[in-house]
Amino acid sequence: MGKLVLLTLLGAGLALIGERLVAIRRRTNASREVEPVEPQNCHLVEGLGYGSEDIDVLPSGLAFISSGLKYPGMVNFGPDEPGQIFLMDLNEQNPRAQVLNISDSFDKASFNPHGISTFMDKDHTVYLYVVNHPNMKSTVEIFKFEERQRSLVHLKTIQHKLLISVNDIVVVGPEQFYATRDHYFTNFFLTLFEMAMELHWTYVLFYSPREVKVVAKGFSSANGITISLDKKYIYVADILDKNIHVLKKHDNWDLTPLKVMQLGTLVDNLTIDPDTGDILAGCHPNAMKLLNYNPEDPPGSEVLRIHNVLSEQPSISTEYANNGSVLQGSSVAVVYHGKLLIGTVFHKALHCVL
Ligand SMILES: [Ca+2]
Ligand SMILES: [Ca+2]
Repeated sequence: MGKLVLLTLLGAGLALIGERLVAIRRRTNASREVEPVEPQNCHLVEGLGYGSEDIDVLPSGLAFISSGLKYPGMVNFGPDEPGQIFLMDLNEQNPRAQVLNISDSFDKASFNPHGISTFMDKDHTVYLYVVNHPNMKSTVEIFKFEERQRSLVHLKTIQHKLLISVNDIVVVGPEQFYATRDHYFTNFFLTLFEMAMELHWTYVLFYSPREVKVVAKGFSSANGITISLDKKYIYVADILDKNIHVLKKHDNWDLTPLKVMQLGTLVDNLTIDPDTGDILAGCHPNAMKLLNYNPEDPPGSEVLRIHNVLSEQPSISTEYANNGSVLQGSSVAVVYHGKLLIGTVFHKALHCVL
């Protein structure tokens, strides 16, 4: 009898594991191949070979790029290279990426930049907020941008018990921002369990020096976050659920869910086209290839544009798609007056004239 119970339990356990493995393959689009969509006039950006996970563009066309992310389970081509912030002027014909100097008081050796967001003060001073993972922890670093010197002056490190596994931020006021948490567990193997069991335990946080609170929850893995042009709505990508959530922002910074757009691809960072308000989404067409990196069969890239986001029927078009032969692991895309710049988690960056 005891043996029978044991065998039954073993069989049930194996069946569950098998079922979960199938579910992981489905969730990561493990059998998907991309159809190419490649604009004519594109070239790889020189000097950006260790990733360009997130990009944020100022109204003037200056683009900040976070580079050198080290993230558990993700390949890295420059394991000994500390993270850096690059600048590109998208007004130039062939914009170059220029590394920004960082003030000496900041610990550059452990700099591990992830999501970024710019903020311009009333006096036009530009601040760059950077999600940082020094020693795999999560902090938010505030830098002041010195345009003439092409440098960043470190002002402050923000830490908080709710700022865990932070992926991206969007700054909405001086020292006020929304941040996404991409995993509930911090242990790598438990994060795999979290993914396999399809737990929806991650959230969006509002941070200010006076108040820190969870303002939206129930995400499988909240990733990219940005704000609409009119500043009334917050857009959040849930990478494992392959969708974008539209949330209404209230005066007390609370968020209420408005709708969810399913995209069928693993959505990473989000940006806004300053001319149209469309969302540009950097996506992973096949995340299994990203997690299980093979240079012979690399992960591809995909950039989607969501038109008329707030209308009843938003439409979706593909701005760029490649099977990894040119660009691997796209995580973000920005547009600036007819230019498209695509960044990746660990690979190169691509600049296109549309
Ligand atoms: Ca961002
Ligand atoms: Ca991200």
